[in-house]
Amino acid sequence: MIKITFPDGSQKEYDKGITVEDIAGDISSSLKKASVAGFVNDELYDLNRPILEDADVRIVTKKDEKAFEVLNHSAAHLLAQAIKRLYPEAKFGVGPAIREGFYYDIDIDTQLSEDDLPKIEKVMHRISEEQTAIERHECTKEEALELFKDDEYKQELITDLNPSETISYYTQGEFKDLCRGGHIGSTKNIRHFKLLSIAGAYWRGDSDRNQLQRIYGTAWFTKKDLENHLEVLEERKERDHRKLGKELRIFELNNDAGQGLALWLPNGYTVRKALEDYVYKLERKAGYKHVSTPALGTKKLYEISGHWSHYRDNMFPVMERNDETFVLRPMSCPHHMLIYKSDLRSYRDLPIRYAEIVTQHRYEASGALSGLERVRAMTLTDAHLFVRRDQIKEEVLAAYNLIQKAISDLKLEIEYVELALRDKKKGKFHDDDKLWDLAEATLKELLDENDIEYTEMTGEAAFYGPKIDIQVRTAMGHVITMSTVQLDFLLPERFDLTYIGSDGDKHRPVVIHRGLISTWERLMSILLEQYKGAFPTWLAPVQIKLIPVNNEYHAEYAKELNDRFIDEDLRSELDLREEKLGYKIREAQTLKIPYQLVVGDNEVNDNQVTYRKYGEKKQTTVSVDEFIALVKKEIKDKA
Ligand code: TSB
Ligand code: ZN
Repeated sequence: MIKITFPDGSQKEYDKGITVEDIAGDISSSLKKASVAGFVNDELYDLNRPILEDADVRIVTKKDEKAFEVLNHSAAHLLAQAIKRLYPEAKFGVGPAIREGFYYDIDIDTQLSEDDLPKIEKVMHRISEEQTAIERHECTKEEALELFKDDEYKQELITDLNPSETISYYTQGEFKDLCRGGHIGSTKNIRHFKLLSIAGAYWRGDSDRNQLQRIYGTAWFTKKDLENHLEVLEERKERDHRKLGKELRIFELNNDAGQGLALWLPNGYTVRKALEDYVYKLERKAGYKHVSTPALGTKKLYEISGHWSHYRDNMFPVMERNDETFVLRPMSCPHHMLIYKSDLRSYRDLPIRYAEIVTQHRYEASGALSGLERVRAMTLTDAHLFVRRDQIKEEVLAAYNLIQKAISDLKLEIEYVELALRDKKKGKFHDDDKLWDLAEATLKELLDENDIEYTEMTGEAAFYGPKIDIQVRTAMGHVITMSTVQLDFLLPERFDLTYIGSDGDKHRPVVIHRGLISTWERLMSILLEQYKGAFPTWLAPVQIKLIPVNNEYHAEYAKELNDRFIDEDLRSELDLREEKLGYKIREAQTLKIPYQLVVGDNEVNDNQVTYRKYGEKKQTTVSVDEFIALVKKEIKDKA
């Protein structure tokens, strides 16, 4: 007999070799039905794996998060078995459960496309109907190497295993797979699943090794859960900024222009201009001065700043002509240091805040590029603040508050704040420990004093100093850096920046780097997804669309209105194309234009406008002046 202890402390004796499933059944038949696996002394056990000694047992039911993982991991095996039936030459990389499902990396001779997925799913369903038991086996390393001798990937995994580790593999019918477990007992328990997509994935993430085909899928315990999840995925797809950016004619990516080098279309550029005007005003009110500097600089400038020794991997290669050597700037800080240096500065002049909307270039790995979210040419809402030591906290906090205001004006939310610190072991940070300690301690103190919660991230600092990174969650579900405030004692040293103190001596200023609302590229990706493409009126590329019912009778008045709106600084457009009225209305709808004005007899006769707001059914008729006032108020309020 063995003694089983339950989470509530109660105990019971069972025969040696009892399984989690039997224990669940002993407690109640409904628990048996809901059970998926069990934790036996913190090790995940399959339902049918015998327990051989006294143990703490916690039964995992379908409601547990762990159960989803077990199910999805089992679904990955089911996928592999189906692949092996369809493509007997198949070899397999890894096949884990992930956040919302599973994947398996496979190596077969055929290049699969998404059209092949239903065929594979069909075989998976057949195997599920076969109700094959999923069984665990243990073996020695030699035995494992022999069992998987036809699969070079599994061989490599086995070779790398720790000698002290028990090696286990699982079988289901004719299929076997090297695996730690746990699994779901029988293929019959995997019924509600869907294969979603295919992508390329290098073996062990190493671009010098074989590229495998990665098939993604998701599995759920009930049909309803699966359907709900597929709906969420559909909705997410609708929100993907790459899709919306195309439909709304915001930007274009074309490999002939270059990967990660986006082209802004008229609509996108208009939104960007509106944002630019907004940023300029916001910064002027906050005491920033605007400057402009070139995208090209000498290599020497970046040697002085330290970018050349610490940041070169992220830079495009140098350009040489005659005796001159240039680089395409990855950042604007060095230029702003030179502007500071262009004049004599006194303690009374500080803080000096230079802002610039800066186009810069970074050589991001091609695999890391993703729509507008991560690009190689980007325009940053940048600033560098030159401050005295006694002004650091006040200025960092003011910069942080300005960021908060901008984020809230854009109706976005901060997901969390990261404090990015150096990693002493890594060579990519400047090596003056005293300056690092001071900068890191200052930012920590400031966050603590102001009750700003943050997560520390070791090794994520800039080479010149620690950063406060403000993270937002995109509607697609990933978390990215939106804004940043960075404290830098290094560049002032490197550029020998000084000011004359009240004591008449020379002192070093400190630099604060600030990214307000990221780059236009990343911001646009976030906004498109957040707004589902329906920009608020203050940002909409076209705010008003005028559609005459009949060009012959109504165009003249519509044109008058259009001119008037443009004079009032509203972005209005007149649709005089020879198209059907219904077509024009639908198109304005697809383009998510905030105000649609159909101009007919009533409007002409009464000198009025009838508008319909995007997303609303009702039509409202008002005087022209009232309409203008209403739209202007909405723009002013950023509603
Ligand atoms: C804030 N020198 C500082 C500046 O003064 C700087 O460049 N900091 S940064 O490297 O952190 O970049 C600033 C912001 O640019 C990031 O917070 C991020 O929002 C955005 N960004 C960085 N890399 C990319 C990229 N590849 N594509 C789009 N946006 C990016
Ligand atoms: Zn900078």
